Amino acid sequence: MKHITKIFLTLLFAISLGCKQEPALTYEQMSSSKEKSNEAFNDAKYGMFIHWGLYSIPGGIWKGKKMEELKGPKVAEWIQFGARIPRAEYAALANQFNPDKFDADAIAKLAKDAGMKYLVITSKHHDGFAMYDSKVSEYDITDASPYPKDIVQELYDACQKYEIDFGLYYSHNIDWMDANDCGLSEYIASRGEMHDRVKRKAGVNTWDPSPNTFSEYLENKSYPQVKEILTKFPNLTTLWYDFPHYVTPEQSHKFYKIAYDLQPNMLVNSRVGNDLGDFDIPGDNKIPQDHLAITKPWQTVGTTNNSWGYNSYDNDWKSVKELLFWLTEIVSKGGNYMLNIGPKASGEVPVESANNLLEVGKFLAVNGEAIYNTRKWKVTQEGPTKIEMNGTHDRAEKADLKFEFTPQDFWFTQKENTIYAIALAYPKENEKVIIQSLTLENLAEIKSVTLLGDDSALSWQQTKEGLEVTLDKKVVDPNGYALKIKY
Ligand code: JFZ
Repeated sequence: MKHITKIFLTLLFAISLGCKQEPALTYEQMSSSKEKSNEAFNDAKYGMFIHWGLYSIPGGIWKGKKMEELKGPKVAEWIQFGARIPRAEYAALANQFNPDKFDADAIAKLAKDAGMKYLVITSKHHDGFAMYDSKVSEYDITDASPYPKDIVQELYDACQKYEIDFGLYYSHNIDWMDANDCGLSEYIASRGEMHDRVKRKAGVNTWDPSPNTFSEYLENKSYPQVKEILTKFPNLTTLWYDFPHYVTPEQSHKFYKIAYDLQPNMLVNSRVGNDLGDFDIPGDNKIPQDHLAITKPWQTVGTTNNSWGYNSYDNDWKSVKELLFWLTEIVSKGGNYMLNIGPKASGEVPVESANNLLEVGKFLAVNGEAIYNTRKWKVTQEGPTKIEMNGTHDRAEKADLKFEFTPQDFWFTQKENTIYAIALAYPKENEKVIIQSLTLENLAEIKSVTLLGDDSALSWQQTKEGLEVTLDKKVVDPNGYALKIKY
């Protein structure tokens, strides 16, 4: 008997060897196959981020307390964490979630008119609530709320209509509903590291953790939901994981591979964790100072006020000039800007952010040629105005910061035999502008200099000081202009 079992097992082993599929691809093989998608990412430059979920109901205030009076990050989508809201109590918000003013078509059109090329929405944020019809969990829009429609599906379809590329955000590690301690204890056990974030138990549901283990959460919710969204929503351009506080290298690899297996051309962000990912995120509301140190394509994500999810009392909206500064500064450094809106519980987009987005869109309708499909030049910016942006709190602390620019401030981009110089202020009447980075030494043989959005000839000359241009009172857009310099 023993002998027969042995033969049987040997046979089975031989068969399994024979059937063995090609060896699994390494991370490097998967990631290096995405060159075309990288280029498309670097061409797109500007997109819309949407943070929307149950947290838009409290809008940053829980039982009379504002985010600032609660614990943890001050952004409104963190309210369950900040107020230590028990899971059942938070989940009951779903009963009131009925965004009857949600209009997917209007949002996709807003993105289009704003000059945005793609859109990424929170399919599930840290609270664990899915904004699409999930078969994996009933804690989702169609099962748990009175609202009958699949919000992600609606936006996905509307974006196809307006030719806006689509991507999804998915909180893979942190899930206050189902992820127990979010992997904290396993993380400590495997690494023995007690750095600050671990000591603070950042992002972990310590007040009312789910009864299952973190591994069970991964196997029964997180991996299956990622597979589910990637099957349900084909041809995504990006998958935006967030945040990899406690995932192990093996888990990050698995999240990356699931994405690759289902959508091999889709780019995965670096927040998949453990140094994996096809593109980098320098940090929220952060523009890298040393952009040359970043080897991957990169993206800055930004808020229109100081919160991602809708915050009912935050009226500190970035002005049109400020938004244009972020976009031009990022693009001149070779990056990509994803700007957030946080719809209200009703589904409406705060009118202030929508209006500012549309103004930026008008600027781009004239000057988009200097932004889209460009690459960074050897000089990114010149002029007296230098603004550093090092994170969401950084801006809030620089309350006196004015986004006012001088006619000497220029940002540069390039494409083929063309350099673009973008300005966010016009010179006074009869005043020449001088672009110091375009001396003969720096750029010989300029063939033509034109103003985007205007066909009439400009007078210009190149001197020791730079390229001197006379604009002749032409105003193509009130917020700024771009010069197209062919050489
Ligand atoms: C994360 C989320 O926690 C937040 O709610 C939002 O979705 C944002 C886009 O991403 O927050 C982070 C993640 C990383 C940093 C800061 C905030 N970071 O690296 O500086």
